[in-house]
Amino acid sequence: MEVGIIGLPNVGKTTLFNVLTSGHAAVGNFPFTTKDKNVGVAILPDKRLEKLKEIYKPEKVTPALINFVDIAGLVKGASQGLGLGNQFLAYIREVDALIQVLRCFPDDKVVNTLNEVNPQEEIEIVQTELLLADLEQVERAIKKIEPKAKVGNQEAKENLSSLIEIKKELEEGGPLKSVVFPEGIIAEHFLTAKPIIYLANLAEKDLDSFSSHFGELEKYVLEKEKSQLLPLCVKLEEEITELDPQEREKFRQELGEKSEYLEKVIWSTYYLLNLVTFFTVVGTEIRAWTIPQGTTAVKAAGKVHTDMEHGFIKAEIFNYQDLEKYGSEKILHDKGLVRIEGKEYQISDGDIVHFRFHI
Ligand SMILES: Nc1nc2c(ncn2[C@@H]2O[C@H](COP(=O)(O)OP(=O)(O)OP(=O)(O)O)[C@@H](O)[C@H]2O)c(=O)[nH]1
Ligand SMILES: [Mg+2]
Repeated sequence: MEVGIIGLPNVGKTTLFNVLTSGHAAVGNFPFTTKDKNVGVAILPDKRLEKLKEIYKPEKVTPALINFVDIAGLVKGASQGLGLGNQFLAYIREVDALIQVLRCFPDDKVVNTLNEVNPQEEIEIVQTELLLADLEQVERAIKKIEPKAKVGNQEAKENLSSLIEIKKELEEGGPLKSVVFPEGIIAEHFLTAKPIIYLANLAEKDLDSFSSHFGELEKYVLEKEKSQLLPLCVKLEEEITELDPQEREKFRQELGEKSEYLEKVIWSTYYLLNLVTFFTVVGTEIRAWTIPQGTTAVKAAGKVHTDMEHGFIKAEIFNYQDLEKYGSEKILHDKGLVRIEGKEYQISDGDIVHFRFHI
């Protein structure tokens, strides 16, 4: 599962990527600093791990990770190959969800390809390019399938009528968020079908007055894109990462609520990907794992180790909420809150799982 960071050139995508992943990818005040993509992982900041640490006193705590991909900037005409056009679109096709960074900060030293702060226009440009790319995709698929449908192949006929529906939806302005894709058509191929959230990259001084400044934009994102707008000052976050740990903590305390904006961004992408977290306590290590919602116990075991999946016998499971409430595994056993589940059990968020397997 990967989240792609997208947007116009010079809006702060790579700076955000570096902050999220503690990376050192090149950042520049000119457009198209990023040409190839940057790939990295961010730690999912999970307060539950702190509590588990208190209870189990492990030697090692391993948090869950989220994969981020920083993609080259996009300009008007990308779907026709302008800028770094097609490469950009190919990378987007590979990711599972998107976060579009919007330039809401004015700064004369950083080239603005729009010549003004206009985040709504940025959204429209990206959506248009994604839509045009999808249209091209659907037209190609229709051409490919038409001959088969004409000679009466039933499956081809059904897929063709779905493709025509999709095309109509796109011509009406899309995006394809609410389309139910039939089995024969792979939703991932369509760019406007990908879940997306927006990040307003603000000047530091606007962090406090975010809603009064960008209320209109928030409304637009909610109503037109059925999405969410998150505030962040990427530059400030970058500065915070450069402080030593003690200073950082002090600074975060001074920032108050605003110090949690970055965590909110990470958690929002996590929800966008429809993930849940389970924990394992093995020996002296506590570890958090992320899996797609609805994953079965046997598949979750496979995430930990392929041997566990192949030799799966059963899983002993209790939930974090119960452990937090009662404070020890022993009490959970006494109260009958530790369950034995089979292969097909669907893991819930916060499950603490002990897999039993043979080798
Ligand atoms: N003032 C200000 N400058 C920022 C902010 N975020 C990023 N920048 C600056 O904007 C310039 C571009 O940042 P990048 O992170 O390289 O932007 P990008 O979107 O990855 O750019 P491309 O890869 O060229 O598309 C750099 O000079 C950053 O230091 C911000 O929040 N405020
Ligand atoms: Mg970049």
